[in-house]
Amino acid sequence: MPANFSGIWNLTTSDNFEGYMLALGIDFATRKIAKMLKPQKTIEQDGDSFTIRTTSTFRNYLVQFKVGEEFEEDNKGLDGRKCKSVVSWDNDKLVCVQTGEKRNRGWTNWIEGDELYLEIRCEDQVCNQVYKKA
Ligand code: ECB
Repeated sequence: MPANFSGIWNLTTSDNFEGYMLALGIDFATRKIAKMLKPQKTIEQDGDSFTIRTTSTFRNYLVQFKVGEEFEEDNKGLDGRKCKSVVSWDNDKLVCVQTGEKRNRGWTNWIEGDELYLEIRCEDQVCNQVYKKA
């Protein structure tokens, strides 16, 4: 049985979010606000179908996909670039490749105990975040 990511998850730690935002070309003022945020993730999983909401006091982001099916991703409210994204299972890890203008862009989500891990990548930058189940 595959992992179940469903639930509400609150950010506890974030490492090198600044480097990740710099790689995406996010401006100074936006970075200053964004790095203070403690986003919450609300994940709805039905088999291989996912809705992931990342919400904060500043901006929200929604993505919906089915594992293995490529989709057009519009990173609205983030860096604003569009990419072609596809999510796959790597054992119990959910791995997204975001093909577009930025090289080596993507993310990996996985669960350990009551924690949700997120690695987000862009070019040579990696940001690691941990969320705790609400
Ligand atoms: C939506 C809350 C964060 C808002 C930050 C606002 C401005 C910063 C602009 C760009 C930074 C790029 C990404 C922000 C980080 C989090 C958003 C989604 C991270 C992600 O890839 O989550 C995946 C996997 O769980 C689902 O979208």
